[in-house]
Amino acid sequence: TSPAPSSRPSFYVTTAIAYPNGVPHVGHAYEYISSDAIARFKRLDGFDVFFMTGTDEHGLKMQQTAVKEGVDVRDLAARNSDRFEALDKALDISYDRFIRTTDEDHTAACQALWQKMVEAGDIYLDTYSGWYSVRDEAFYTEAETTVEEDGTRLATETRTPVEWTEESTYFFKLSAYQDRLLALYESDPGFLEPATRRNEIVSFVKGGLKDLSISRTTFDWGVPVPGDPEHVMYVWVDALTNYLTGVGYPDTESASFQQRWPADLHIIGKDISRFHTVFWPAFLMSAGLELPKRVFVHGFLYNKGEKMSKSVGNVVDPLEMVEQYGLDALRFFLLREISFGQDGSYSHEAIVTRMNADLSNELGNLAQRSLTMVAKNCDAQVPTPGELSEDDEALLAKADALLETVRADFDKQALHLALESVWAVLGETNRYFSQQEPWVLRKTDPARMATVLYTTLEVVRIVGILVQPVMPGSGARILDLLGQGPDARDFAAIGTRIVAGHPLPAPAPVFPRYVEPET
Ligand code: ME8
Repeated sequence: TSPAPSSRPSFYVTTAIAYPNGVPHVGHAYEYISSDAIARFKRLDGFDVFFMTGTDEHGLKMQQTAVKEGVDVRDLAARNSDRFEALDKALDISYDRFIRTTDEDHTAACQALWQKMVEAGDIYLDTYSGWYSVRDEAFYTEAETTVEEDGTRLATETRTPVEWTEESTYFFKLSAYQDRLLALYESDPGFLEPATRRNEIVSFVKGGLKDLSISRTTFDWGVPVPGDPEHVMYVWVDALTNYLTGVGYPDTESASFQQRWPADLHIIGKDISRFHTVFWPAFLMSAGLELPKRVFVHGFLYNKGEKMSKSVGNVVDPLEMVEQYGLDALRFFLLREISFGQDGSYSHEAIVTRMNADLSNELGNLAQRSLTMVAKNCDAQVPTPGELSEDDEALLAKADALLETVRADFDKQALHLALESVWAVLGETNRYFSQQEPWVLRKTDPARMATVLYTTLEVVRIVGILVQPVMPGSGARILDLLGQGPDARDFAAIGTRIVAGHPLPAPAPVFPRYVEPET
């Protein structure tokens, strides 16, 4: 189905599609939450957003896991894909399509892309012999592997076992794209950020590119190669193509494709940047398609600094974290605590500190104290301000300026900086509230009290609007408490003022403190 053409600017953002060979972990949740905050931000900022996520169901890793578990690979894929989709729902991920690479339209897209690469003269049949890591679904040269003391050979970078592979395979002429790729990184640095990741990729490509084996004959769990069904496509050709399938490829004349391709932003983790910023643009160049505008690479999440692993026993189910801390606290913590683009760590102590200091004290208390005073002293209506003092004006100016700062940060995917700026204004507002002492003014100068409360509510309103992408539920609750209707919640509403005399519902706390459960 094609979307109705929209006058609003389009924004197409994707996450990586996960392997459903197991259940999702916090690293996946982190990627979905950050991408969701970006998608929600753009919607509130007036964009026609298409946000896609999903599962990457083919390949040897899936096949081998199914054999090990004694289940049909289709059942394994379906069962775990459902777990990913359920996680998205539990995290309030506002995706527009959850794509599965076993979806019917995806086969056609893969085969059309393949055909285009054939027509470009970039695919040829030959024999591959080399090292393959099933866990990475990646080929390595001998130089990229090391032999352990016990004789097992590992991919040096990822420390996953590799196996010798020899088979008839189709190759993609990746070597022919070296110069064009280097020119891309050079002329458009925004294509790949952060810069540290770009530097790694530039030196990898400068080191020389070998042609890439892009089909397999030793198993059949994949998309058949057009005209040679003995071969299935290498899972990464299939996987990357999902970004095209989602917007209607191969129907490049469709309204959807016309409006949404090229993608504006691919959000991915640091272990798959080579696939997205070397292979993917080369495939697209070969097929004569436009390149995604930007790939942003986030870091890895560690449990107290340690890699999550089943053997260490520190793999945390993200659903349990939602249960324990609440969804918005988890979303806020991950986006505020970790510099987006760098590795980060989580721990119970760090989460509780953010919940109590940032959410409960800085935002929750401010809203609760000001709204309670208004309920008691201002007839439960937005108070009518008198003339604004210099302090009032200065504070409101800072709140008004937030949108521009936060937008610039979001456009660079500096989500942590956006939140830092909002909390800096909350810090100022708390200081303002203490200095103005509205509870004293209540007796000495009620008109001035009304002005102080009005100013405070106005900052809380602006903050409530701006935190919605990160904390959709809590942002909405704050705006409910301020009597703001559905049409007063997007970023355009920041340019207005809260209306004096507007009736307010009874105040209620939005961010209760985290209290350790009794043991
Ligand atoms: O790589 N912290 O799937 P995947 C943060 N199917 N992010 C993490 C992480 C961690 N500890 N562990 C994994 C695949 N990720 C392919 C993608 S896209 C066309 C195909 C991220 O399930 C990882 O970097 O192994 C990737 O972006 C996503 O989770 C899915 O990983």
